[in-house]
Amino acid sequence: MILLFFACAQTDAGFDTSADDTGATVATVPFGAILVNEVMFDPSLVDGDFGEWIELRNVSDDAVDLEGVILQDDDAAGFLIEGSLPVPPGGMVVLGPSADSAVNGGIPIDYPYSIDAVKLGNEGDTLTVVSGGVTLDTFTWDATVFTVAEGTALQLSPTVSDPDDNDAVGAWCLATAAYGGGDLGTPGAANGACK
Ligand SMILES: [Ca+2]
Ligand SMILES: [Ca+2]
Ligand SMILES: [Ca+2]
Repeated sequence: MILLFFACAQTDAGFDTSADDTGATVATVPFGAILVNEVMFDPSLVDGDFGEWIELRNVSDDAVDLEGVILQDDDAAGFLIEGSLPVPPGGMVVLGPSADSAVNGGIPIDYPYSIDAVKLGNEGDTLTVVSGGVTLDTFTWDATVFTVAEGTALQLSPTVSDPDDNDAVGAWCLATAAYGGGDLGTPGAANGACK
């Protein structure tokens, strides 16, 4: 019976998202509030095991907390955001496998995760963001369709703020601003315009 109880409390991904460490219920993030805004899957100045990163943007008018949100790519277990990770309206958070700016390409990471949980494919991958069993956003890139370049993040056009609209190839472009050691992207800051 105990095993059955735990099985029921878990999502399909196998994460228990029903409560935080204190036992308090974790609020779910409403659909349409959070989307994948920028992805660095192929850093050139540092190894991807340290220098990949994912930027999520709050496109709603309300603050949200990403505690309990699950991120997955297309071939690994993914990870559950543990502990409070607030995002103000219009704000962004950056998640990556290393919070050490000395080895991650010089970026401030708001939330570190294991590279074994999410490893972003250079030739293509799918990133999925789930809260309370609801898929908030998926973003799939494929190097045969998207223009990609080593050391350059793929950024969502700042004019796009809908998790369905960011599925379109034309909604994305290569970042042009340098960060940290010189790779291109705007981790934690507004994306540049896509021309
Ligand atoms: Ca990679
Ligand atoms: Ca999407
Ligand atoms: Ca950005």
